[in-house]
Amino acid sequence: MKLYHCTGSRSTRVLWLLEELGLDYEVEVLPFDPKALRSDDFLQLHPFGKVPVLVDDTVTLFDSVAIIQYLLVHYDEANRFHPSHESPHYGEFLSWLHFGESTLMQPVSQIAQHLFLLPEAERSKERLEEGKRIFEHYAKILEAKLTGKEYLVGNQFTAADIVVGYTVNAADQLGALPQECEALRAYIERLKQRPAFQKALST
Ligand SMILES: N[C@@H](CCC(=O)N[C@@H](CS)C(=O)NCC(=O)O)C(=O)O
Repeated sequence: MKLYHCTGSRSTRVLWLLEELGLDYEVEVLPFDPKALRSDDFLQLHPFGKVPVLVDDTVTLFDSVAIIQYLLVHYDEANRFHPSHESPHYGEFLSWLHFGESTLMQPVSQIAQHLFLLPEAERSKERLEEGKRIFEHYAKILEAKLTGKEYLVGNQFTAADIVVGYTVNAADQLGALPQECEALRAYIERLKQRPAFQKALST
């Protein structure tokens, strides 16, 4: 299978899971540049010209959480990185898995857009501060959730930690993680001890 990846982007989540699963894969690192992501060839794989994209034999998928769910269904039969469908934790797992992108990533993207991604003339200090405020609100709730707990779901590392952990780490790199969130900082440090995350961050 082949992953299309930009260093540091959301495709880091997929790379992290591929490494945790110990799968054989090829990775194509693309520049984070509209010329590469909007090329005719790449738009055949992702109609919106974004990463990640995963091609597994005849199946082509985009969107990091969709790809993660696909990999878990097809390649995590032993339930090493997700609770089984019958487990009382399964619903909670799905909620955190999706929350990490659909809700938590929104203010982090807003911060990145208004810090450096948008052309200078389109950046807004108000929108930057709004993103920071929203992220801080979510971070404090996560801080309470992770106080006295190593991982989000059932005290076992799961793919929900990959999605949420990537997002919290991205916020920290942007200087948006509140200093007082000690449990959240310890959580990221714990995740960074994992060789699979180290590999994904450095690819
Ligand atoms: N919800 C999607 C978001 C994909 C996305 O926005 N990817 C960014 C990288 S983090 C991208 O490719 N941006 C390039 C662009 O929009 O030009 C996912 O989780 O995969």
